[in-house]
Amino acid sequence: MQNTATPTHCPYCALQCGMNLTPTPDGTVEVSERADFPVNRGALCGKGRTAPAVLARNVRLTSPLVRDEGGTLVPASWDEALDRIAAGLGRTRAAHGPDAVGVFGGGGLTNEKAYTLGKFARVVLGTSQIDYNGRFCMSSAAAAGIKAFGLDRGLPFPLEDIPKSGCVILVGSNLAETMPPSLRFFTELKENGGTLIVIDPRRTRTAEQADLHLAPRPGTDLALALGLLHLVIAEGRVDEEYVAERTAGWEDARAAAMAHWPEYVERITGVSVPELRETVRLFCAPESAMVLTARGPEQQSKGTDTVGAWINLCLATGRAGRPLSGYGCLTGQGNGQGGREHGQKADQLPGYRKLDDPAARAHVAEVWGVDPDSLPGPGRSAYELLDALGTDIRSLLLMASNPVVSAPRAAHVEERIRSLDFLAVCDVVLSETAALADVVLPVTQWAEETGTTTSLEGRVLLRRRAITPPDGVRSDLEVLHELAARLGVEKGFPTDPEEVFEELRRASAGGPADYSGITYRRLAEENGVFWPCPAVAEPVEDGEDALLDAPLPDDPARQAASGHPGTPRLFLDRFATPDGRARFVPVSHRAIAEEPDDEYPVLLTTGRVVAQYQSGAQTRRVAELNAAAPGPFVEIHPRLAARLGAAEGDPVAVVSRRGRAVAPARITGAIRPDTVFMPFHWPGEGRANTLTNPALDPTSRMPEFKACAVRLETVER
Ligand SMILES: Nc1nc2c(c(=O)[nH]1)N[C@H]1C(S)=C(S)[C@@H](COP(=O)(O)OP(=O)(O)OC[C@H]3O[C@@H](n4cnc5c(=O)[nH]c(N)nc54)[C@H](O)[C@@H]3O)O[C@H]1N2
Ligand SMILES: Nc1nc2c(c(=O)[nH]1)N[C@H]1C(S)=C(S)[C@@H](COP(=O)(O)OP(=O)(O)OC[C@H]3O[C@@H](n4cnc5c(=O)[nH]c(N)nc54)[C@H](O)[C@@H]3O)O[C@H]1N2
Ligand code: SF4
Ligand SMILES: [Mo]
Repeated sequence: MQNTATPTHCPYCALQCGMNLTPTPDGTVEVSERADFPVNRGALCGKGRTAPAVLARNVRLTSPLVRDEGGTLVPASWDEALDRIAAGLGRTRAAHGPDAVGVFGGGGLTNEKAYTLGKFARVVLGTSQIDYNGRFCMSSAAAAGIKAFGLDRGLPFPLEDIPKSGCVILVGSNLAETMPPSLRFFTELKENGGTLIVIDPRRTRTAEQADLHLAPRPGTDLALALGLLHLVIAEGRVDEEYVAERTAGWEDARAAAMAHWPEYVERITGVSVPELRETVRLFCAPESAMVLTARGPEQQSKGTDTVGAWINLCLATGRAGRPLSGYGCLTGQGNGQGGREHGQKADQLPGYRKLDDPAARAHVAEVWGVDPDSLPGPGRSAYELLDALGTDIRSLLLMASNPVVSAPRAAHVEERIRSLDFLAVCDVVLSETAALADVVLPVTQWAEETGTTTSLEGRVLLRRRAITPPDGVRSDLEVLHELAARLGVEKGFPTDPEEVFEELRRASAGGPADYSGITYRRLAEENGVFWPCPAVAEPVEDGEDALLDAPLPDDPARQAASGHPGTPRLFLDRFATPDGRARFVPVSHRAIAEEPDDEYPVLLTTGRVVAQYQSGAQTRRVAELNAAAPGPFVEIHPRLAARLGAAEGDPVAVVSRRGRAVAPARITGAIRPDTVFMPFHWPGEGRANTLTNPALDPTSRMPEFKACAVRLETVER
């Protein structure tokens, strides 16, 4: 059976590598190279290459499961399972009101699913209590980007700009492991004579590629960025003309930076003054330069201010909104970008509109055919929502996240989940969280359904169905359609992704993330379109002038033919603020929420390894990946290990105020002696999130995954 290959994209990370899928006799697919997608040009990491393994029937769910009277999950019919969910959610709503029903989504959901989930929460359930795992991901960068630029799109330029820039500072990104095919953009940068600076407390595979590696103490990136800005000012490297023409708020930001003397910053960060000076020299010498952040500086209780400080550095040196220069955030999940634009976030409506903006409410309510006053207001953020389970929130519908493994202070979150009156989970596998549910619905996977995702570049992409799903599974859209009907809403929840996308276009029209000029046909023909891409009635000649607020033409062919070209590069003429100027944010350093002390003298930071993805729900089911990364570990510097009396492979207990985790020691000089590192991909004894601190950033509500105080103990085995 040699069917033609279907061009599509990887189910996992935000790079959204292109791949071709060919059906195989066993009902799964074979992955082959798809060279026409410019981001990865055929290259894939091990996770993408092995993704078909999760399509196999022996690892995935193929029947709904319901909890029987004895408390065991047993197979059930779709009707029974859906009836039980409608009854469970409906009971809570009747007894405790709509806000007692919670919804938790994920950045892995396609735009169509994320949009429908947000609409389902607000229109069908009438609850304000919806948020998603993206809160744990890039929310600090998003908040800082909106403050400074008036708009949040992960990268404001395509990845292909990176090799042509003069210098790139990568702050807390280990992309050699988290987005391996993207490493080529950085090696090309170096081949072209550009400089790569990596800032990470560990000498990672990414740091090994750098011309300069700074290894600050975790949680001190804010001080580091302020120290660099101090030197920029002191050395007369401020681009005064740019600051005057394109920014606002410089004086306050300048004054704040001046208080951060290099020697003071050295004491806080552990990065020496000569290293700071060298960084400034390398960053300022070339004509263009970029700062890219990932989870290192963002997953902190001051992540928003920290990213703000890096943006300030870009603005002061004229390195934003200019060719080959700018600040960008490396978004993480497959649809981490689109997932934050279309309404599954607590405070948000489709098109990146604000839920508390009356005009936005009116626009979206009209598209949805409901009264604007019927839309609830903003709800709790992800951790706060999870923390309220079993008390204010009594029932939960969870789609595409596994918080038992991935949420901070996970033992507490697990206990909160167990205390719910009712939990329904839609997943492709029986994740650790699904295993606690009253009803589990098995859903279709990436190769079995069509939908769009928006990559870290802000490029909207079409994922195509390549095979028929097995009997017994349904798509998330079908689930929401069926539940809506059972809860009394017959219309407005289509199951055809393209029909949903057509509605999303209208809902997003005129919003910051405007998709109204994008059609499935364009996505197929153009290999993706960068938003904003408004619908236009006339062919566009030079950019924004021809944009109209006119309703979309009815004929999709005309829409496609008259399309806006999309926006690969943002801010070149103006920023997305009312006056077009970027805003400096005055920020000052502050400590992490939990500094080490006598009882908990060591810092713990957490992150990823190349062969596992997130909570591991999918990748821990793939033999090849498990062979490469079989379990958790604790990275410890040789000096710290010697003090502890631990040898390579010895089980080590890591104890924080939240709990205790045990994993084998991995002794390496690649980490700071005051810090240990654990990957968070595993449940059970070695679960890193048993330890992490849910201290939240006041703006983004991001938990402090990247720094908390722990002590180490040896374990007798
Ligand atoms: N293999 C794999 N790839 C993935 C994922 C996965 O789970 N596995 N997940 C995807 C998702 S959703 C995301 S969000 C991305 C994340 O991608 P990354 O942000 O690259 O991943 P992390 O490993 O969480 O963190 C990056 C680095 O931050 C460093 N770090 C820790 N604390 C600090 C600090 O205080 N300051 C600084 N500057 N650095 C610090 C860590 O040592 C680590 O090397 O990866 C995506 N790709
Ligand atoms: N300590 C620590 N904790 C962290 C982080 C860290 O750096 N350190 N990083 C945080 C970050 S950045 C993130 S993004 C989170 C991620 O953590 P999670 O939210 O747990 O992410 P996943 O493990 O990807 O969970 C996705 C689940 O949805 C299922 N799934 C996949 N596709 C679909 C679909 O289309 N529909 C449905 N219904 N289900 C689907 C998968 O099988 C899986 O069970 O973890 C956070 N937790
Ligand atoms: S880098 Fe990301 S998108 Fe590319 S193959 Fe790996 S997991 Fe998939
Ligand atoms: Mo993420």
